[in-house]
Amino acid sequence: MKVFCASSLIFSLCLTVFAPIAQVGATEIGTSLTRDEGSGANPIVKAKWEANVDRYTDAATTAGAQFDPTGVYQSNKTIAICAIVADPDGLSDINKVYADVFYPVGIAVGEHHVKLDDQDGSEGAGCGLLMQEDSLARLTKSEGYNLFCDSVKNHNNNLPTFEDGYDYDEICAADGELMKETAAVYCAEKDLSYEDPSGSYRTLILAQDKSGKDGTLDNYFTYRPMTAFETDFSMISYGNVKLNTHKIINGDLTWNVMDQGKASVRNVGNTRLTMKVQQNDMGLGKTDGNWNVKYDGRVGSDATFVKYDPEVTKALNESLDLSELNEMDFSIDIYKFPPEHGSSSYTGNMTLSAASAAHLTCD
Ligand SMILES: [Ca+2]
Ligand SMILES: [Ca+2]
Ligand SMILES: [Ca+2]
Repeated sequence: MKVFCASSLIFSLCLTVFAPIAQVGATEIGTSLTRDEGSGANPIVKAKWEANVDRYTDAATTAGAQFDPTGVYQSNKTIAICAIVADPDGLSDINKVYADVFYPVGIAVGEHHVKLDDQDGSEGAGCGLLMQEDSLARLTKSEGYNLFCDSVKNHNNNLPTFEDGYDYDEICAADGELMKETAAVYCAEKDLSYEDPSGSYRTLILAQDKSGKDGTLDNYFTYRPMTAFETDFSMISYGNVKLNTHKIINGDLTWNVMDQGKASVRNVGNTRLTMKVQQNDMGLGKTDGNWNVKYDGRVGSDATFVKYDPEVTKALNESLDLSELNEMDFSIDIYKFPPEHGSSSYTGNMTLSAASAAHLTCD
């Protein structure tokens, strides 16, 4: 048996070699390293903010950034993430500036949520996980100064989060670091999916210098809730209906060209939602004060039908998860055709709406 050892300031390694070596199958080999802390001073992230792609507006005057989803199937909301970064060793010591956006804590996105192609940095989605780390690009001196010291400061003053000890006066001073170019503005764009859950998203700026020293600053932006759905049908035809015969019109799980197939609904907002329905009596009227017609409906073939009288709004089982597509089944039961109607055809109106439902929680 021979023992070989090598060592340096950074790592040490010993190999023990048995001769002859006889090995079947895989062998687990441990590896290790120690980070070289380098020298010099840490980068400083003086301020950071999120905004629309113009880099300074957002959806509400509340401090920090608020965004609305598009409410449109597969249409993303693109945001900008910006930061002001300095390094006492000079800006040339800055290696990279990164932005990490994390899903809201405690909210599960459910099985129907599809991660964006550029968000595969985490094993799952939701539940506080990192969406993806993005690199920020440095703006020119005039772009950066005008953006922060005019657009942001004068038109959306409470947007940024500042590191302790920094404010507009320090950053925008005529003899300040942005003017002297020992600090600079860095920005990136990021897509939020239409189906990413409403909630509070932690965003971390990480500035790393050439010695591997870090400066960080974090805050939260708000993805405001929007409850939205769309259907692939604009009418339900009950067809030929017999007296006292419960007739069901089934939906399906296929997204059809409008009115070219069976009824389907999908969630295009960023909350879970419960479908609600109201239907008039289609001219069938009442007898002895009771409706001559009753309806029921459900969302998904596993749900229990919910009965509803004409002109009453009822919530249907079951709720739709983020981006979930499901079928809508409707039925009708007629107790009397009013003789005074004078025709065998009846027409009416149905109104569909939705209420937001609580997000799924994490294990
Ligand atoms: Ca440094
Ligand atoms: Ca705001
Ligand atoms: Ca369909």
